[in-house]
Amino acid sequence: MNTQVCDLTITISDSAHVDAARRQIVRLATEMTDDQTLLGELTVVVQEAARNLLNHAGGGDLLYSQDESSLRLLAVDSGAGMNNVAQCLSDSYSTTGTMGAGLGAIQRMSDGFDLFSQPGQGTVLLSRFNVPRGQPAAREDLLVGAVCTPYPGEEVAGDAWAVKGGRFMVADGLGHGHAASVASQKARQVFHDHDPTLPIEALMEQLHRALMPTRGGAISIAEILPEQREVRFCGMGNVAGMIINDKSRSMVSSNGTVGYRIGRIHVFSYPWDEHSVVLLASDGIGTKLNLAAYPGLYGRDPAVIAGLIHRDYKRLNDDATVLVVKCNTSH
Ligand SMILES: [Mn+2]
Repeated sequence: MNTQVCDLTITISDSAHVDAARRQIVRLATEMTDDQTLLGELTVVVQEAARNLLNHAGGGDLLYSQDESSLRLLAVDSGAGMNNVAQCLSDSYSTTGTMGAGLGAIQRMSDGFDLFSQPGQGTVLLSRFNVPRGQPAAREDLLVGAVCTPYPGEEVAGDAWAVKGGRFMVADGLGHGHAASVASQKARQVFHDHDPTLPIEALMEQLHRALMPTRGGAISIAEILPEQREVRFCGMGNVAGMIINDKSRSMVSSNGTVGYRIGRIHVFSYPWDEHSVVLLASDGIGTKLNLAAYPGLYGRDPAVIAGLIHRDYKRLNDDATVLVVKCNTSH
């Protein structure tokens, strides 16, 4: 997976939002591909997902992101949820009599599809299209999912996230809005361009120098080393790192503001195995995660896990970012 080039959130609470969302998302997608079949199917998927939010959940959010290798749509709601996912996926089934067929169509048209639903709690649905369509996505050893939303009312997020090989970063520019976004986007660019043979403590030092002309921010970097069965973590300021296997533990960050003032850079190492889930979250996500309340969640696609944590733990007064990494156990 590559660094995101866009993260878009559209709230669907009225039928007018369905058409607007479809137009907005398909217009963005044309920047990535001119495959008319793909764009046609994306149109259907956005429309069906948005209508499902409206008809079955009383509204919800579409979260869309894209890069040069895939287009990803999450539909997130806190509605009635599904008692029987398999039944809801069959085309003949509909609880409203109109668009229940949508779910089966979404699954059939998507290159990647997953969902997590709990009765009374709502649903998180993922639809992914590979670009280009013809070939399957590269087989990654590590799967990544992320959600990043701006401070409510702001046009741009002051947070950013990035992936390079087995390295992952979440940056939270101080405050919110444009100036925060300048800092976090600078961090994203430096991370994207960095030499991966550089130790992550040296990368943090590089980020510190690069962010000096900006207002700075909090940054956490995690590096997963599957052969050594460890994750290395370097955090400066308030971007939480967690590793979850039998139990969940917080990874240790240092105090400081990258680009302004930092102390000694520390890297901490934690045991990792193929069942571990690594999570990075900006302080727009609450820290008291109770993930035991979601049985079966860790078996889902990391984008679904990220969407669910974001839905239930985002604070309404900050940019909110959560990035989730897990092992690809499908090969
Ligand atoms: Mn923040």
